[in-house]
Amino acid sequence: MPIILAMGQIEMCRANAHSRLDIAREVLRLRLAQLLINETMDTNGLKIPLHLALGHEAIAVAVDLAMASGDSLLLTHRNIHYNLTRADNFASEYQAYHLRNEGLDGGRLGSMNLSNPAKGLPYSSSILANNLPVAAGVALGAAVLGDGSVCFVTTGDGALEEGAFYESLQFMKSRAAPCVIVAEVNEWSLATHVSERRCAIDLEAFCNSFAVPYRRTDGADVFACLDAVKDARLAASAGATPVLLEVSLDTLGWFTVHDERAPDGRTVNYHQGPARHLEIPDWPALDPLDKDPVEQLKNWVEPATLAAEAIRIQTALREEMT
Ligand SMILES: Cc1ncc(C[n+]2csc(CCOP(=O)(O)OP(=O)(O)O)c2C)c(N)n1
Repeated sequence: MPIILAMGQIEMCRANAHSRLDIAREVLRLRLAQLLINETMDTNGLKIPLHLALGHEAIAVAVDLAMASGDSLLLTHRNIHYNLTRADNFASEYQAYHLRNEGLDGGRLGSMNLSNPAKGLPYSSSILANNLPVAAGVALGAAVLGDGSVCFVTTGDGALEEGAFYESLQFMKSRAAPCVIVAEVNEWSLATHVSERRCAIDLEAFCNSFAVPYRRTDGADVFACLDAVKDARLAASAGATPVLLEVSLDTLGWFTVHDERAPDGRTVNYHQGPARHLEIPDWPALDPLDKDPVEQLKNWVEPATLAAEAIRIQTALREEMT
């Protein structure tokens, strides 16, 4: 007897069809691609500001795998990880950041607004929280058409402080609009840590007040992320509702300075531009290791296999840069 699946269910099998090693390879590829771009920024410079997402690779891989055909993903200024994983190849992204004709969209978009509609990325915004109301419109479209698609939108813990977050969530809930809001909580907004700038926000309690489903996951573990994103997509689709997924992660590559304000040293979040002093070792993990999606792969795949893959991927990426 044939098994009849809804369109979304067929596509959801895509995530299951990938082996652990395939998924680990993609996390490694995103890390190495960013380290190579960082190397370029450090040596030649780029004409545009670029926000690396070192430490954010796992959630990007998970969202990519959980998206069904027809789903869309709307991004913030820090979008390199999603753009890299959705693109056909590294070369088109790399050329785009160098504003070359061969790059994505002819190298005209820079980095903060880099989108790729053919790959389900219709919109990225340099304006903080601006992608949320746009996502509300896209999700409303899905609700009106009833096509089974879900809108994904990313945001940060700085952007959550904008009124647009509150308004968009309220609008989506009121209109039964299916949307997964992926909040990448790194605790920084530019160079200001959350403890310096505002009271704590209990996102779960906040969501409860709207009857919006809330999920949380560890952004360093790609397989935890994948389970959480698949679950959030199902909840959004089946419940015709926005779902908030809080992803705790560290933006890696930060450094410490010692000055009068902090003789014992304080952490500086470099926010954009090159991360300092990051050479590309054969094994591309960064400190702190318990927060590193690359290092965490060793919990799932044999370390020697991962080490060999990392070397192979770095060589292949370097070839794409030439
Ligand atoms: C409307 C608006 N206000 C301020 C800024 C400047 N700005 C750019 S990124 C940023 C902080 C973003 O923090 P968060 O949302 O946590 O993302 P992260 O950079 O940490 O990934 C700010 C204030 C902006 N781009 N747009």
